[in-house]
Amino acid sequence: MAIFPPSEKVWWNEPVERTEALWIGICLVWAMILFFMMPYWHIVGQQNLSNEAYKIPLADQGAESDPSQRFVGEAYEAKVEAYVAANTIREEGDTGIPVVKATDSGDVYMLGRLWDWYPILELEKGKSYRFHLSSLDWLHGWSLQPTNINIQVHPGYEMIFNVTPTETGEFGVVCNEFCGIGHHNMLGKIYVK
Ligand SMILES: [Cu+2]
Repeated sequence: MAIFPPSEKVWWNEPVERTEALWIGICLVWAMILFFMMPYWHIVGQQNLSNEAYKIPLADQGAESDPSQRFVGEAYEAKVEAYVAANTIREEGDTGIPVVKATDSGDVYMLGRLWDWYPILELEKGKSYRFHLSSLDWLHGWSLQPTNINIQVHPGYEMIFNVTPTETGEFGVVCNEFCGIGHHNMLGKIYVK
């Protein structure tokens, strides 16, 4: 910490001290390693999957009449509800959460909201799906367990990624972005048959 002003007022013309230059060098190399790890894990590690994000137009968010009352999830919620209404095969739990069987079109829909992932999906092993995700309120994190797949889910954006299940079983979805008092209960489920 400097208590007094530097004796040389034009301090930025002073030569860089050796240890300082060394630390700058170490930081630069480390930053470069981290930078190239991102594409590396995408290609070699098959992580950091490619996803697409589409902004849901403001008109579709119900913002036209009164922007202050805009409900960002409206259009997406309608799409998910239509999908649920057409493809529900059974209901689960005390609250009757719909279990939706993926259609042959390959498009599957899920939404995040305070505090659940809706609906429960049933997929088939070996089939390819275009998975659509959005949030009705705040930022949520879609984390598929026990695989290492994580997607940030933003309100007002529709996230889409391709998925081909390679194993049958029951998979859990947890929220990995802290979203309030019910965050730890924000769970979802996907069956693969
Ligand atoms: Cu959440």
